[in-house]
Amino acid sequence: MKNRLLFLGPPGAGKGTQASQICNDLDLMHLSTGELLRAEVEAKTSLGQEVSLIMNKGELVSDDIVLSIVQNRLVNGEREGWLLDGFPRNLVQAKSLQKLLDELSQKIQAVILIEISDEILIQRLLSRGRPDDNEEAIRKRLIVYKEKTAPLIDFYSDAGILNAIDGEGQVIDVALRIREVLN
Ligand code: B4P
Repeated sequence: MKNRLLFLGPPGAGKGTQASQICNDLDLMHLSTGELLRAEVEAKTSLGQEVSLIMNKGELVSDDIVLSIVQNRLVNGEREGWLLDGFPRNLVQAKSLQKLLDELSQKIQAVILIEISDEILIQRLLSRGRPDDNEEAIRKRLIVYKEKTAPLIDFYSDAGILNAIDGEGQVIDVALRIREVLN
């Protein structure tokens, strides 16, 4: 079973939903940059105060902040396997991750691209209702995804590790599609 994984996809594709379940089942370290940033906001740390406005506008937090969060956990992680959820979000982050993984002699074994239509993801996010799930922020997050994150599809496809799966339908059906790729 592949156990060094990266989840890619637009906001609301279900990356977090699927990642939590897989990390439980396979005992992987779940590294969600969105969750880690939200924890900082909740704890009202100075970093949290700095990023909350950016997140609520649907924009990306600075690469330096996100990279230091990820680096810390990958270097000190106790588990063999990990799942990167929502990171990298642009080519600068992807290249920095590549460099870090080379230094750690670790390799991404599979990138899972969760595909979903704009219509369905907007419905899902509006019914979730997080502070960054208002229409304006969602629209912005979609634009940011298409401009900055979608180029990673070619990046990982060229590396021969990209697997696209259909993210629509029941949570369990999407989970089964992902498991097929990991076997
Ligand atoms: P993230 O936390 O990564 O959140 P997301 O992309 O909005 O959601 P995800 O795809 O995980 O969807 P989920 O499973 O929750 O990012 C939030 C913000 O953090 C970014 O906008 C940015 O500001 C910042 N950030 C994060 N990483 C960054 C980075 N690397 N660099 C810079 N900034 C960064 O699912 C969504 C909803 O759909 C849920 O309510 C869920 O219950 C529902 N759902 C899931 N699967 C479903 C299904 N099959 N059917 C019906 N509903 C489903």
